[in-house]
Amino acid sequence: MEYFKNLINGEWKDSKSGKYSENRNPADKEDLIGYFPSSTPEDVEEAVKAAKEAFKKWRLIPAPKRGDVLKIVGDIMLQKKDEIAFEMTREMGKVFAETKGDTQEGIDTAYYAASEGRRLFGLNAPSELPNKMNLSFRVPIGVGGIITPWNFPMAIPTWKIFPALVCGNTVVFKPAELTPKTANTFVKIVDQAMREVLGKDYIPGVINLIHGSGRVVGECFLANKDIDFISFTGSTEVGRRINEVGGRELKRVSLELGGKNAQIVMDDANLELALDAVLWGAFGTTGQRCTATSRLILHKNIHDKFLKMLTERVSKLKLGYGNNKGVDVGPCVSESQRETVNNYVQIGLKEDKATLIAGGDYAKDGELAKGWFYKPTIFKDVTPEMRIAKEEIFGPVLSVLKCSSLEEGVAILNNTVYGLSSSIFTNNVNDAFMAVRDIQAGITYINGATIGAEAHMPFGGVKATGNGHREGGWTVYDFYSEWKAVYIDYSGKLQRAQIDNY
Ligand code: UN1
Repeated sequence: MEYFKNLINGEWKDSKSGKYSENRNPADKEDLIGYFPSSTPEDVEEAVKAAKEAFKKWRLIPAPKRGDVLKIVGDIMLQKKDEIAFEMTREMGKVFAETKGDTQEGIDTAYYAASEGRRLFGLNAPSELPNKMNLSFRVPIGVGGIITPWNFPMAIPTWKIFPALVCGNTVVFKPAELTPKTANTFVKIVDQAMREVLGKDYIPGVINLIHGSGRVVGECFLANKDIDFISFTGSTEVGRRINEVGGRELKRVSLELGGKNAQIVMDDANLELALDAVLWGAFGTTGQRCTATSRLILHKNIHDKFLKMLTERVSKLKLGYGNNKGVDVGPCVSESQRETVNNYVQIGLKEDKATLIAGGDYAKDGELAKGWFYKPTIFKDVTPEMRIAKEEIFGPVLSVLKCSSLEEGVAILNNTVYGLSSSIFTNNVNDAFMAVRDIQAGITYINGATIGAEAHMPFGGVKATGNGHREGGWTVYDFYSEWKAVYIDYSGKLQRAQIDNY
């Protein structure tokens, strides 16, 4: 059985703790994948030191050349796409088509970031004085602490690390404890591309990998004065802590947190499309996406008909190990995640008194007994004040609510502390545009599921979903760089702005 290591300063090293944690297949608990280091504060300190040292050189590598590294990263990922996806399914459970999609999102992000090495546009403005020029351009910030979740083990690290690197920063990367193997593969690829592109000028420590817990490694990022920025995707609770401490220490912080995304279906909608969308949005990735559809808001005129269609299709979803052919839904990522799901189902039944129309139990038949499977679950008669309508469950549970107009549907959709993704199915163009205007969310789909954001578009949410930053596309480059303003005076005199001109 393989014992994996951290990458610090270009070297694969054991943790000083000498301790490891197991990584197992959530579809088959007998399948042990490997042991990953439980790192210590000393490991983090060493990695941050290396990143700080590497920053001195990496920031001087021309941005197009930094982009060349990411181009090679994308090429290697493309070449290894199936292998990466297979192993990702094995460690986190979502089906092979989805782990291929996750990898593809990483490849797209690599090529986008590579091309950004030749843009990273600055802005110029005229000077208020004669014979003087004003420029502004982006400069790197320094060392970043990157903390990522287990549900997109490849895509989310790439969203953060590629723009950070192409801007000239260096990073210490702490992946989720449940998906360390994909992180290991990812960092190996980045390091390989660095060595290929930079050759004898290879700089150790541009990317460092530290496995371990949030309590140890994440807290060390917060405490370390040499970590200049932190990018985090995960729970709102942890996000608040990072924002509080980061705020006090004046660290730059980007947060992508929870969601309670809804899909509205109006009575003029194409119901077949809306059905495919909700099945994909609610039960794809076993409901474990930040963008997952966890509320379905049905117009009263189609409510009963749509639910009949939905329950019929849900009963046909095939559960199983995501690397097997024909499987639609994989397991929950872990035993404790499955317990969280089951606790919410009990809340739905007892506390909220909603009506269960599908699932509502562990799936334990035959081979399924080996893993953390849960039946795709649907509650109807859900009202906005119920906990299953308000709280993020992160599992295969869908709460169905009823509305009698567009205004009411949008009001229900907005009745949440979160604001990540949203969707409306309608063939009425006026309703569609009104929904775009009035829905409070970072992402709105018209006639599309709440999941499936594209890598080159701004990704993120409003309200308790984040702190105003976005990932993906051009917007993310504002987080990973500082603006520098430069004034060049070629008048041969000392000109004094605000004094000499008006
Ligand atoms: C997430 O769930 O944290 O938009 C990310 C989507 C994917 C990314 C999801 N492209 O569903």
